[in-house]
Amino acid sequence: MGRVVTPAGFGPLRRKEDVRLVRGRGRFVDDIALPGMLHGAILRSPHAHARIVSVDTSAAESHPKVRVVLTGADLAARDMAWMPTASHDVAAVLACGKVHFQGQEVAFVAAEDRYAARDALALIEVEYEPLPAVVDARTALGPGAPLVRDEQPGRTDNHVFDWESGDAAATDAEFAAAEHVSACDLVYPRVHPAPLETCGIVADADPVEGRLTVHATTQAPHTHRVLYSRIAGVPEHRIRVVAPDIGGGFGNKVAMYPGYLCAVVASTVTGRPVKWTEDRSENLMASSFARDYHMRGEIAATRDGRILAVRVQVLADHGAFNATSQPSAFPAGFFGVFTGSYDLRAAHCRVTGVHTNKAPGGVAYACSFRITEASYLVERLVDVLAHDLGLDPARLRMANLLRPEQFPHPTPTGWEYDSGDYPATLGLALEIAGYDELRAEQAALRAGYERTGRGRLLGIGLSFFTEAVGAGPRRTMDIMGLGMADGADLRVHPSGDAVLAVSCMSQGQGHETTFAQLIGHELGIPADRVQVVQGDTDRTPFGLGTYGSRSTAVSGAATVVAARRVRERARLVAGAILEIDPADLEWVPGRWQVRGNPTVGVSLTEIAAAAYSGRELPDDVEGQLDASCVYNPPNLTFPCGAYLCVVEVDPVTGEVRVRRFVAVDDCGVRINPMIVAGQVHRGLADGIGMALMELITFDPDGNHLAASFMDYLLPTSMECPSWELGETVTPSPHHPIGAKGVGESATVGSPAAVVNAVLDAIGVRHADMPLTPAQVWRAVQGRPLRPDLAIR
Ligand code: MCN
Ligand code: CUN
Repeated sequence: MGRVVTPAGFGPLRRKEDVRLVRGRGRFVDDIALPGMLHGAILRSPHAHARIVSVDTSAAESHPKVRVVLTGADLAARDMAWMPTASHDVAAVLACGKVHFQGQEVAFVAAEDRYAARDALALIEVEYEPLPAVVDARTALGPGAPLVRDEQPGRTDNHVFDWESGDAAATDAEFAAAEHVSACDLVYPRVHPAPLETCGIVADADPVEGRLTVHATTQAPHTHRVLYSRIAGVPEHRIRVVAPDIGGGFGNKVAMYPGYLCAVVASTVTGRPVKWTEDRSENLMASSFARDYHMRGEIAATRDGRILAVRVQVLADHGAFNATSQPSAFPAGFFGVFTGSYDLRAAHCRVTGVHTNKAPGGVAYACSFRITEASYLVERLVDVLAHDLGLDPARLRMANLLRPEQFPHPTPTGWEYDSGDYPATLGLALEIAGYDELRAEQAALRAGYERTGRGRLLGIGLSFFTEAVGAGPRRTMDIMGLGMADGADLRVHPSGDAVLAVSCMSQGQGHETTFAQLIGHELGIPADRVQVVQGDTDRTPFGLGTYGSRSTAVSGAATVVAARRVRERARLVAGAILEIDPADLEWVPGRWQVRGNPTVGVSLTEIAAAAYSGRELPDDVEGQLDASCVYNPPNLTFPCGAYLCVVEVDPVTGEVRVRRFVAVDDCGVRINPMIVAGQVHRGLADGIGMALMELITFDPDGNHLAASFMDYLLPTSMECPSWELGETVTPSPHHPIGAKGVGESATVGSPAAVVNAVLDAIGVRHADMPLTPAQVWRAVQGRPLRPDLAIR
């Protein structure tokens, strides 16, 4: 660690893409209008669970502007009624025989305009026979629970998977011998990523060329192309997937949705392009949810607070289809990092997945594959332990954090943390916050409250997280059999300008800037002379895309390796130009020069011109200046952070105000500190949202109670304080520039800090999120509600 130095080419460069985005010149899927384009709309189920007795589309079909109506039976006739999911399950494209959740897709209409398509939905007659629904994961495996997936032969219950991690016997032994055990039941409620732009597609099946072109809101264009290919039985070279500008993804745009496939089929049937754009309610009701984890955590420790072991049981509500998008071998995602940032002797978790009559829960919403749940669990448990033992939560953490000399650190659940200086990171957060003064102020406010029965209470909440980002390696991590490695193609033109093509896809993370800065760092080409191409399967190399904060860790590494290959190629050309042995040349940014004689050298621009010229080149140099790399990461990268939230709580009304938020992040070497800060700001707001207001909930019949932004509350700048950021830097030892991912760090780390702060203020051991005023008020009264019982 030590002083933070910004390497050449890196730094707070303004985002190149903002030149168009902030002027309203972005090009999003809904901006695309093709000649003859039809508009799609989806008829959705009003019931959470019902048998479909009949579907009559005749009136809709005779609407003058309707060009096609698709039902489950139509898709079944094409063998396209079901689509594969990443987790070896299938999900219905359009319901066949029955509906499994409210909002499920039942029919698709394509018409001359959007209004006609919507009108025609009302003309479709569907007769349903309602069935009892199972909504609560805790009853899903019980006797008499309605069977969600009875279309699967031989199925007798709602069980999805059992998965465990760690050493059960060693963990039980630690618990049996421990001086103290604290336990806590927690729910991480269902939440939604709610990007500004909803999901959409323009599908264009060209019957003459035999090609399908799809413009879609996807974080993973190549993965989607493979999926279209497999589902439709068309080879990849006949499919082009383009992701234009995307207005936020946050995981919501990883999955394949029925609307996409219906638009493709409708375009194939009509021979015309078909656009389908979700509205907000559709997005909130039927697209990928996150969390919905019911957890029982136990923590074993000595009486003076040395943490020994953690034991966890999870009930994971996956909704009607197991449509998660994490690597195939990880049914509970990367939940195995629930050991957090602590030096434990043993740990064990058991996760059971169940089906319910709710929309398929992905792992989406800045989750890094369930690390959000894992981090929240352990950081809540540590505070519960502090509460039970009467210890200060900051000192308890400091005493148990992994120490720098313990890295690389093999965790009890089989991960290898690459690097980190956890005590320094926590120490910096406490220092920025002025921890001891805050505790003194808290005591004074509490004394005042106890004297008068009025006034606000102060709460100080901490969380220390370790993230795991940058999936693969490909040997252990795949999605639908596709290994998690990504490509980068780099070409330096005769002018010395460069084009970089990558498989990752920015949804607002600023890749056009940071990936150009990587080239600047490696080759000395200024970022404004590097064009970054992304989001087009015809123009970019294969790779699994942007999620799990893997772009910098994987595609960024591929970019750096490709740039270094170009640099080595340039060295040979420079040797030829200078008529000197390439081994005698040394690189300074932008130039190869003679070692010991810096006045003799050639710039990369001159080298590029020579590489394309008529000049004779050495035998082993073919000419031109380009290189590619497919990067298979040797391990994940493990960023970390120490967060401290200060809240003021009115115990009479339950109102919470976030007064301060200190966030110290270590994401290794930072390419663009300003973009990193933006990523952290966003994730901190996520944490305030999840901790205090966001909740997707259902009534006992499975009716969705949060299908608009009136009910699904998102934080605005009004709820957010002015963030106070700090940084530590421990480079990743295996990443070519020592960078680690950061895109989801703050979402992972912040919810626990906010919850810990609110509970610290009111002196309550545990209450579940979201800590709405009603929930806080009830917690003060000693009877908090579970979030799965609608609390508003
Ligand atoms: N970065 C950097 N230095 C580092 C690490 C990252 O400068 N040491 C920069 C990167 O180069 C990139 C940005 O920070 O420009 C985020 O990088 P990274 O951590 O690699 O994450 P990804 O680019 O893979 O983005 C994915 C991540 C995920 S999974 C979600 S969910 C999320 C998030 O990013 N969705 C977002 N941040 C988002 N930000 C916006 N604006 N919109 C979303 O949809
Ligand atoms: Cu899981 S949300 Mo992000 O990985 O796209």
